[in-house]
Amino acid sequence: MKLISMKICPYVQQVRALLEAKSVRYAVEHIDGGDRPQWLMDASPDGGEVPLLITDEGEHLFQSDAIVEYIDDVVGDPLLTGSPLTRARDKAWGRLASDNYLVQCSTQRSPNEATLKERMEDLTPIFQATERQLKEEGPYFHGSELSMVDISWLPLLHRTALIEQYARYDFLAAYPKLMDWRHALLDTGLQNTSVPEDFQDIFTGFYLNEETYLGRLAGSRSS
Ligand SMILES: N[C@@H](CCC(=O)N[C@@H](CS)C(=O)NCC(=O)O)C(=O)O
Repeated sequence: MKLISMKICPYVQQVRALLEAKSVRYAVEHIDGGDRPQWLMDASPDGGEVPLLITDEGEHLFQSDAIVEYIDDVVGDPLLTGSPLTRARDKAWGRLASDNYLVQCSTQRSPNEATLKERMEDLTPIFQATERQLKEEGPYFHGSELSMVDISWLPLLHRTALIEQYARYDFLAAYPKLMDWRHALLDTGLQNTSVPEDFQDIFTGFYLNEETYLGRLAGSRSS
């Protein structure tokens, strides 16, 4: 399989986290978002968005949620398991994260504290709902077994950990169960294997620079 990617795209990371969790061999091709090749524009009807999966048979598949379901179906033991209702609910809990990846991105890019707080208000209801849903004993969404919900939340939780590490600002400060869940997911190492080697440099350059509130916080913490 081959995954067409952009280096700090959370949707790509969701797909790569699943591929890594299932120990699938795959290739990655990073494209320049400002100069998308015409073949990608043709293959991914949403304006050449990534990720795009090219299967071993040469078929194209777009939309990360569809891609992860496909991979889960065709490779190894499924992570989306249980009754139709359980699987549907798991997709819904996963979508709660992926539907909010870009909300998190724009929150991280906030130019000042007031804008950050305003944008955080869009994330607060999903954090509150997930905090209520998580099991006390953890460590993962369903308890001891890693599931597709964990994979979908990994990019979002990974990014909160990086922001906390550099800016000492924790999006999850009010949510102890989400913090424990993040800790358990980071213990898997999937956050590192699902991104390119220069991920942290590009991520911090884009989100934690002089133009962002979090970037200035990070600067003041390191000086
Ligand atoms: N709903 C899509 C969203 C994918 C998406 O937004 N990808 C971004 C990169 S993270 C993209 O390619 N955006 C188009 C652009 O930057 O012009 C999915 O789940 O795959």
